[in-house]
Amino acid sequence: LSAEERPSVGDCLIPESSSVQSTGRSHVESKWTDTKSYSVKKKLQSWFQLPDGNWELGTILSTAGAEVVISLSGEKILKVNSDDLLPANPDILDGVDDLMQLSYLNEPSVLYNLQYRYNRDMIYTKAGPVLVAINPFKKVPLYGNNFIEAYRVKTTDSPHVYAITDTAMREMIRDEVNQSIIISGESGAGKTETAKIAMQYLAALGGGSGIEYEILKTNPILEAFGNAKTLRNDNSSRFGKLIEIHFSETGKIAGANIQTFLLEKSRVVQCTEGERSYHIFYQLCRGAPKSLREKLYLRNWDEYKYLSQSNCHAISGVDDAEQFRVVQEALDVVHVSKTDQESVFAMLSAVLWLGNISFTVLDNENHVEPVEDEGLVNVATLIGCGIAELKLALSTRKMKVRNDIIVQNLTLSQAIDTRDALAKSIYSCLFDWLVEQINKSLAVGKRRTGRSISILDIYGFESFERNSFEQFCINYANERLQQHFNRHLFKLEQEEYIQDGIDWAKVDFEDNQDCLNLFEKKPLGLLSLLDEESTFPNGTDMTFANKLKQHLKANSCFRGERDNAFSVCHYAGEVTYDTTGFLEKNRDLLHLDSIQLLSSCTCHLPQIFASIMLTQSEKPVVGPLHKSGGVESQKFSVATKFKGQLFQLMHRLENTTPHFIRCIKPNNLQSPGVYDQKLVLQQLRCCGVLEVVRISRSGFPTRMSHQKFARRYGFLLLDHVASQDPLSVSVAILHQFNILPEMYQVGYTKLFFRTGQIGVLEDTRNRTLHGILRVQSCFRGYQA
Ligand code: AD9
Ligand code: MG
Repeated sequence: LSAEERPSVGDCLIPESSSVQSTGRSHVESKWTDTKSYSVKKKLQSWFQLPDGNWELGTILSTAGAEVVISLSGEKILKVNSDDLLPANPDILDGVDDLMQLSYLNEPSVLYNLQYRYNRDMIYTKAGPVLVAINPFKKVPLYGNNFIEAYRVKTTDSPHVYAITDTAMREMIRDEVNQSIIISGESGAGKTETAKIAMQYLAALGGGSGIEYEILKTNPILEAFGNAKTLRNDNSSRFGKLIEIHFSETGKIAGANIQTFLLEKSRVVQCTEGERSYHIFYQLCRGAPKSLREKLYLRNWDEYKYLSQSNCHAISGVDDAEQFRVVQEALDVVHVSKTDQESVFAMLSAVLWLGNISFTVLDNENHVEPVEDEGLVNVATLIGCGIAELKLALSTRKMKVRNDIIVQNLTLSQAIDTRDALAKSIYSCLFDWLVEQINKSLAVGKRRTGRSISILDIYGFESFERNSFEQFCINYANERLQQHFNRHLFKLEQEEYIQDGIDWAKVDFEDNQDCLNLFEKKPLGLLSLLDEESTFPNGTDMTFANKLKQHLKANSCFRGERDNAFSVCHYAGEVTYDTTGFLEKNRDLLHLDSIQLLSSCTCHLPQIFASIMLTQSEKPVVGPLHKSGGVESQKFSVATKFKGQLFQLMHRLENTTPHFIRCIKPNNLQSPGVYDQKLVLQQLRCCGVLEVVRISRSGFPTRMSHQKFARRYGFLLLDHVASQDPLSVSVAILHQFNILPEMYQVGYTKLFFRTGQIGVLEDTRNRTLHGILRVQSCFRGYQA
């Protein structure tokens, strides 16, 4: 806390009683006493942190040196150290719609302001250029045609997704520059809903050709196939998404393109107690008409191992059967033919039946063979292959030894892994195939269009008790996005300073380049070392962890941990990763036997999948992953592929004007009306809202025109000022109040202040006004 941010308490009165027990710096030992023994002469509000970490607003009663006596709610009085207090904003700033308007930008003030608004269903607040959206977990009356119209014609300017989207639209047309709306936040914070709200606005403004209807219909499809119920969110997206909406020169939607990132495949074969697999499975089981059920050998969800293992099959308030019809209708709209739709459902059924395939042990080396039951037969029929070939693909592996191919029998666990790998690849290929079909349908014709607006709905920063490969990739992506964010804000600030003739050298910003280097440096970065270890036949998660500790120990963003763990200092905090499973997940191998099986199928979808897999595996990006061992699919590592996608994404975003939306989850219960301060604070830190505040703080966040400043504070001047022009009056005020030269800068049109400076002036202004009012009322009393 810098000196200027501490409350100016020097002029408060000393208490009449000294019965308060001192607490020193420790909150825990705080003793509360009765308020009545104090005479409150002057009120100054301050934030005090309670032992539970929450902040409470208190009134300063007195100070003596560093010791402050403060009164909190419930008639509690406490003696604390002034270092434990943070200044609060004057009441007039309660619930301001831009956090930048706060005189004090400290954490409790930001938290309080957001809560104040949230309690009044004002879920949107600006933090300078960023829109903060707090999930209401209920219907709020903020959407629909009337609101869209109000934002379009600008009869309202309160913060809203519509307002951000409208700005993007206008800037696209005015500047002829592509725009992007970047939405982040943790699971359940409202990213996907926010993206849909933005899409609605674009569809309303840029609609007309009918293509907007198709674009909106991609949502139920992608949610059915890519979303699932998790412990955090009943409709959690398990993939990242960028949708690029193209506009004609006249501002009408001409087409769109969707790119997806890193679908969580493991969910298809395994999910935690209380979670579900992808929605589409339950929708299919519950919603398919009788004829389709018979054709695809469909059963109830509870007869499938993949669906019944997590003891969760329904979502309150959701009708899966009805959703199935919605998805089918949406598939019609994006021109997926009925035949193709049936193939898609057949593949889903095949995946479900794969999970039911079991194995019998053949010998005492634990070698196995699939049981030839209904499951095996159904899979073979659905994907269009022979039962014998399927059995072979699930229980043997071809190995190349010198120049001979030998056939090795699989053990039970190897066979189960092979079966699950096949199910996962069929599903993820199905997902990719669907996205491709959607893109064909939304494609912008041959004629190049004007400009585009991209909406990015990507997983936010994650930090759990146990963090694995998924968090590693997600947090790496967020680190990249954060850099994009910082640089953009830096640029914006810079532009405003330069425009007003401010000395730019006095503003510095921090960058997260060091952390990105830790990930990306070659050959000694996290990603390179992971890939290297993944290619070693004898590499294990443990050898990988040791290698990291050996090579990266000097890096300031890295810390080796016990066993096979390591920590990374991310911009949003330190995260400890457990390397267990890293190599396996990074390799993500599908055996060539499985690919060959798919390519020999008579049904057309598996064939398409196999060709996708083969072409993917042949692309010479960084060289093949597997050089030795068995005859395996030579794909590129998951991390390398993800990094490539991310670079491509950043490249695309860099050529756009970004607009940032940070979604916040106010509680972990998915309930309306509950605002958990600590949870919100942790997210504000993670999603960089406090970072914006911090960046701004390192500059001169408070700006006021010369005129406004002179008007507002001019009456406080004690001495006569020769010239009455606003600039001279302003400078005289600054001198009178001893505002230090490093705390402000005078621009051509505005005065720029460091954080907190205006607060001091405001306090004096309020006190003076109060004094004037009191004198007036005394005078009136006297007259009466
Ligand atoms: V995840 O990272 O994909 O798990 P998201 O996408 O951030 O997550 P989502 O948009 O799915 O969260 O929102 C979660 C739930 O919050 C929704 O299903 C709604 O029930 C609720 N929500 C979110 N935003 C709004 C809103 N603006 N109005 C009403 C909302 N409800
Ligand atoms: Mg989502």
